[in-house]
Amino acid sequence: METSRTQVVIIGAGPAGLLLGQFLLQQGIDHIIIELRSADYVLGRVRAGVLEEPTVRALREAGVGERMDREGLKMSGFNLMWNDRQVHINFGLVNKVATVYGQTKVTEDLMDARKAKGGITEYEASNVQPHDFDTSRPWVSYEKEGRQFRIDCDFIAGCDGHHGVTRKSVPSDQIKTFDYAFPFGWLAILADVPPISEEVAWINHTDGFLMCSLRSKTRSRYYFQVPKGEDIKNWNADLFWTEYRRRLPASLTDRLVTGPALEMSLTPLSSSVSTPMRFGRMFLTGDAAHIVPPTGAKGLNMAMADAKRLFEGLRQFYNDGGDMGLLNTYSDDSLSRVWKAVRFSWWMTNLSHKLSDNPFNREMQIAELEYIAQSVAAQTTIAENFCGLD
Ligand code: RFL
Repeated sequence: METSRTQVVIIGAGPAGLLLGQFLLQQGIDHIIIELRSADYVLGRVRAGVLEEPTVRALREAGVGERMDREGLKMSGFNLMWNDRQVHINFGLVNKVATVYGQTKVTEDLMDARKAKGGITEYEASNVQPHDFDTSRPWVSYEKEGRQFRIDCDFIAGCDGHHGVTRKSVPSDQIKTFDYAFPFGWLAILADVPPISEEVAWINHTDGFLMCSLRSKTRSRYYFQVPKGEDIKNWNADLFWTEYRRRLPASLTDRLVTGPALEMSLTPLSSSVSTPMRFGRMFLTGDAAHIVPPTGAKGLNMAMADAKRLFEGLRQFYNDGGDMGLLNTYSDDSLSRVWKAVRFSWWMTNLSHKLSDNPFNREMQIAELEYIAQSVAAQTTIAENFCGLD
């Protein structure tokens, strides 16, 4: 086994791992990122697209905000629609804006900056395993190209997503996971067609939710609700557009431009929170600790907030003579923020999706939507939560 030493081992090169790595690079804190997949595979994943202000600030602070500031679209609100009604949620109510900028671009910007600064990322590493994180001498093992490696370190950052290895390495009596699976998912299409509107719309339809979203002025991202267990093999772009048009409010159908699919995917909707988020010298960050249904556009933003918070703890440790203060409160501080975002995502999902065949549920949703339409207080609450609780 080939051995080496660094200060921090980051497992996973998704947005959380890359942002943490970028901050550590800026501070000169020695670290390595170990990633299961290839860089191309990581870049090929089409996911989130809405950035909250704290995420935008974090990317700027990390020195990777230049293209985002140039190409990102400002989102000053969104529409909630049902039947032939709609309410505009204006982020001006909380003096904020969101930014539409795809996760793929965020990842690409972070990868480019890392390369330029000479940060080390080991892609296509297999059998990655954290060890002895309940001691002051943790280490990580992995294999690559038939060789075995061991890296000793001070800390391990588990940024390896929901299916990663770090959370699974914690003894079951030391971790509690709260899971909730919705009985439906989203079928998504990405297409180079102009968006129906630059304002994203969340639409409650009797037959299920649909969303008009975008990645740029020429690239649209549309979704609709499908039952849990739906098989993507049953769908193609033509079938997608037919069903999408059928559910669209009449006021929007004329504006729908269809085209070939760049990508189609099926996402199950579920929430999961694991507590705590720290185990000795190993920290869970981003999807490794929690996932949410994409309805509230929170997942990426939560991951970035965790990474920033973990970095602040590590910076304090290395700059202030081993002060563990912020690392000791990382889990409680993060979970307090995380649960609020989980609640908002759950609430937005319940408001906008077909929950069952019982028409009572939809009447409750309509009553709530009508209340939101008449109440500036309710609209302010939604705007405040959507834009991110600082
Ligand atoms: P990621 O992005 O999952 O990255 C984790 C990285 O760890 C690697 N990995 C391992 N590396 C080494 N060893 C192992 N054993 C490993 N196991 C895994 C993986 O290959 C990967 O590179 O987690 P991170 O960094 O915490 O970032 C989280 C965000 O990616 C995630 O929250 C969002 O993409 C969630 N999400 C959405 N969030 C939003 O805010 N808005 C959206 O519209 C939105 N749409 C989505 C989404 C997630 C989706 N997935 C995951 C199903 C749409 C989809 C389809």
